[in-house]
Amino acid sequence: MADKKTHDVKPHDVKPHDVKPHDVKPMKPEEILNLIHANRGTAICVPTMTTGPHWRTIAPDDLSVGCVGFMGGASSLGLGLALAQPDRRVLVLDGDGSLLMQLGSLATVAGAAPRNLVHFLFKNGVYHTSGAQGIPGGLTVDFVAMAKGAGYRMVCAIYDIEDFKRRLPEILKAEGPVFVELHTGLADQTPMTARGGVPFPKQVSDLRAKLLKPRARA
Ligand SMILES: Cc1ncc(C[n+]2csc(CCOP(=O)(O)OP(=O)(O)O)c2C)c(N)n1
Ligand SMILES: [Mg+2]
Repeated sequence: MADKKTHDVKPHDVKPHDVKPHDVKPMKPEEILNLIHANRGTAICVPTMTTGPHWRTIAPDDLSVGCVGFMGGASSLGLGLALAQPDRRVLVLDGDGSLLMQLGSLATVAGAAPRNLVHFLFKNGVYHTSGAQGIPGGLTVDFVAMAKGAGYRMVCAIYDIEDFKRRLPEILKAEGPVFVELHTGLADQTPMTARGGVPFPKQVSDLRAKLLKPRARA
């Protein structure tokens, strides 16, 4: 007979990991990106969707590879890089609609258990890049619970930019895979309003060339 206890667990029995504080405005994605950039050291970064345009302006021509064409693929690309470069941190800057489209990637990342991977999720509740349509479940989707269930080593949700600033150094040093759900408003630019940037194949070959050079730096 199946374990009845397991089947009786209701969603409201799940303990909240980080309780949302009242009266906190969503964080500005640009401020989050500035802080990540200032603290990343020599980490490789994989921005996607609306994290891309601002990242391009603050971190041009460095160890970054942006992806838009393959929705939901940022963490898989990050995983490959993390496994190939175990002595370097890899930071994935993901979108909530994208992650929903490839939820299985959470289990893939957790199963591979890269100690050097940090997966930041920019949770804005919409597909901002394609016109701000609501994602299934809107802001109620609990990605922290899903990442924890998949087996990420450390998970948390952050609502406030001062809290993010305080916790970022510890997050960047923690043993991965780490998952951080960031509660954000909408970015000023999207890949549709700020077109351009280096084509993906060239970004990949540039990154490869930099990583193969001894002592490549961000
Ligand atoms: C398989 C697939 N379906 C639809 C699209 C169209 N599309 C491009 S970006 C995007 C929205 C991305 O939303 P999200 O990941 O939440 O990032 P945000 O734009 O909110 O930062 C969509 C639906 C696509 N690129 N690929
Ligand atoms: Mg979104």
